[in-house]
Amino acid sequence: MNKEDKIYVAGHRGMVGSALIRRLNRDGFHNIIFRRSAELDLRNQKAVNDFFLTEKPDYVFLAAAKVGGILANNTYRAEFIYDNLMIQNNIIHAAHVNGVKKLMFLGSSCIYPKMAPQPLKEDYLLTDTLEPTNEPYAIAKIAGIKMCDAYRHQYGSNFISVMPTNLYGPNDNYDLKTSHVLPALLRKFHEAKEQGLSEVVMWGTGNPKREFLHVDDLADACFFLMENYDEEGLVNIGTGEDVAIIELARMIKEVVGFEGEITHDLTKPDGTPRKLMDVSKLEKIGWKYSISLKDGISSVYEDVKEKFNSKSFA
Ligand code: GFB
Repeated sequence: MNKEDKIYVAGHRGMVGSALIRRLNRDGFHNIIFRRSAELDLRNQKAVNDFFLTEKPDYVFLAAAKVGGILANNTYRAEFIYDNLMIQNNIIHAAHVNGVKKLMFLGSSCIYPKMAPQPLKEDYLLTDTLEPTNEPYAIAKIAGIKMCDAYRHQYGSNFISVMPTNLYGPNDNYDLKTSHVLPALLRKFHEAKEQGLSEVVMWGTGNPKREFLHVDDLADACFFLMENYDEEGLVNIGTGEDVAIIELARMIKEVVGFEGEITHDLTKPDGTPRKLMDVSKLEKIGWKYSISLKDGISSVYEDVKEKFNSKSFA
């Protein structure tokens, strides 16, 4: 990418999109374009076509998606498949029609089979059945990977796919019904401490293991791959290290300084037992994460305290 190139970041208000913009700005890329969803409904094919025809971006980061935690995925199953398919179909096709030089499609580690061997290698894709709670989302993301590869194969488009592990960082979602585990627990421990409660209720058994990557590391990896990777197939982005959810809860409890008990709501799903990324492909290309989970949680908690000032997380 050159500094003058026009770069479209789809999903710029989300946690990933906003981190991508921070990363691009840091290296002096200022010709960045974006639209709020109120201005451009990415599910609307005509609107997306008109936008690409008018703006003619050189590069596209496709970070716009309907996302959420385990309960949101399982509840809004229709929206998770419909919105995501429409958004990615419209953008990927318009990028092809309008001669975009390169596009990066962002997926998720839930594209891998529920019981795949660990760590998850890129070639485990489509080798077995998916985790049921997020199957609609995963099917949409798998379609996006295959679409990028199909356009590369048929038209020679330089469209690449990256699969981030579970992410956290600034601009996360703190709504307890739709958020992911890390922001949810940060909020729960913080509010319990502020209100002098004796317990925090976490979902499930706490036994599942997850890998967490700070979104600033993710954005750095995406920037690196945009510059250095031009192949078909996907690339995992993660740390290559995971923790049990109960360990994560204890870490957050300590960072927040909550002194009560942790209890479990076993009516809530555990989801996939483990989703540890094999990051050897990414490391061979030349990138490794730098923000440790402990440091990441501490810095996000500083943000949270300042932003919400113990009043409203909404
Ligand atoms: O982060 P999370 O919602 O997503 O849940 P997934 C991870 C684990 O944390 C599950 C447990 O075992 C949850 O039961 N957990 C414990 C909690 N307490 C809480 C809580 O208060 N809130 C939440 N949300 N979880 C999603 C997928 O899966 O992650 C998506 O559904 C996507 O498709 C995304 O891949 C990254 O890692 O289970």
